[in-house]
Amino acid sequence: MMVSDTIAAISTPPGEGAIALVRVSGENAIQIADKIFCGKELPSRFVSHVQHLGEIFSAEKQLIDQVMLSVHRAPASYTGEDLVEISCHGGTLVSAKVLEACLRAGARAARPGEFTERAFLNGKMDLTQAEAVIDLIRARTDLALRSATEQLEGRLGDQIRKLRDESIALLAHINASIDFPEEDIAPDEGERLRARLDSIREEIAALLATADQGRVLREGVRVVIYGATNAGKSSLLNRLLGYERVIVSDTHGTTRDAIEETVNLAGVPIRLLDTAGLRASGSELEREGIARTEKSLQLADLRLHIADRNAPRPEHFNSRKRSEFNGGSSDPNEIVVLNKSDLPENNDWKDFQALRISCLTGEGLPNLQTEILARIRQQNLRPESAVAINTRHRDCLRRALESCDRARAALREGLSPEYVAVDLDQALRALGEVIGLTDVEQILDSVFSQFCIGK
Ligand SMILES: Nc1nc2c(ncn2[C@@H]2O[C@H](COP(=O)(O)OP(=O)(O)OP(=O)(O)O)[C@@H](O)[C@H]2O)c(=O)[nH]1
Ligand SMILES: [Mg+2]
Repeated sequence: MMVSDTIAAISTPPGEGAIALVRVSGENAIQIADKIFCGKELPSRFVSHVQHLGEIFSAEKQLIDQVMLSVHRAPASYTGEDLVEISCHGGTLVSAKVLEACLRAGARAARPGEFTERAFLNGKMDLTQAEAVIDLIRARTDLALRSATEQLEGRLGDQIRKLRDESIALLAHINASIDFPEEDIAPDEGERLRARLDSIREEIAALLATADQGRVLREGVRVVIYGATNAGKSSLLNRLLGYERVIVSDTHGTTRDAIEETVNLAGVPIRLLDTAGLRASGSELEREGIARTEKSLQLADLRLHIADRNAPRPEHFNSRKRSEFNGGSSDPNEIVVLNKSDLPENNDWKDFQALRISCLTGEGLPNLQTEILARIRQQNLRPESAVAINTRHRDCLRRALESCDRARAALREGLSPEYVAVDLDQALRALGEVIGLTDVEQILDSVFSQFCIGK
């Protein structure tokens, strides 16, 4: 893929701020800067990476703004090409006019993620590092940030490269036995091949096992609050959030739609979902809400089943096996919560094992938070290691693992080495895709389209 045209974009978010940054990257970036910038010196004479004060003029020679401009010469720039950064005043109109001046002087408006895409295409980073840039921007917890930083430094990429090197060495060995069949692979040699293949396979499997943690780091643990109407679901969401996000009222069926908010619980991002209360009657609108509740329950990592301890036990509690509610021990994905512990308990709940809380007084909430974290840990969802793959990596690694499995079966069945080589070659390709070695344009499009413009 040849990259030659020069791109420009506003790299700071839209809106007013102290400064806005306009970036120009490509062959003509510095020439464009020369055309629009007026200062003590021409940008083409600037020392790389040093900021200079000056003014930006429009194509009509109208003064737009006083700016700081720096030139970053290839290859020592973010994109690996000549890159110009213009810091102007942070008004929406000012930055738009500076960008327009760059476009009129010969640049093209950049697509989302195009600066990082160029960094990848120019070999400044591998694909996992480029993806880490998005993770870094989107990180909402310290742990997610640390994971993204380490991926940006190349930890995942290094692991993949190591796996590829091992596979290449193994493949070379097998190919040698194809080319020189007279030097038959001895049985103990076959045994050693299998061991090497197994070790590659295990490392791939270990990386695959971080997929759930990766999802949690990037998206959060899905926790769904559900139960009868008026049980206090919305009150619980507000309590855990720390502010009145959802309408709470003593009318049954207040919440009609699922409402999602993210909370940070001891460094673990939690996507809390408040749902429409379950009850038999109700309008069509409410039934639609209940149908949505049931759908979100299927996708939940953890369910908080909440009931009003002051009210009789609802029908749906009785229709399920009692053992399911014995402190939830038989269902690790569900915590049963009895709310309104400030009110007297209805006889239906006598000796009933559940966590008792009050959203009114806050009693029992720390216990609930501890229990939520314990269940997350139990399910191995709590991210511990900093390397955590995303869904694209998972897809590639699954294919690599399947190919390894086929190669192993071929070895075991004593098939001719060509078969083993074909499978191993496929594993190698799938591993290469993770770091972007296989230049499939489709992959690049799907990765870089997630970025914002100007990154
Ligand atoms: N005394 C007492 N009242 C509570 C407590 N938690 C919630 N409530 C009250 O119970 C009523 C229902 O609360 P909500 O949070 O709206 O209940 P919900 O489960 O979201 O109800 P729906 O959206 O209708 O399904 C409100 O009047 C709350 O003020 C509590 O711990 N103690
Ligand atoms: Mg509600």
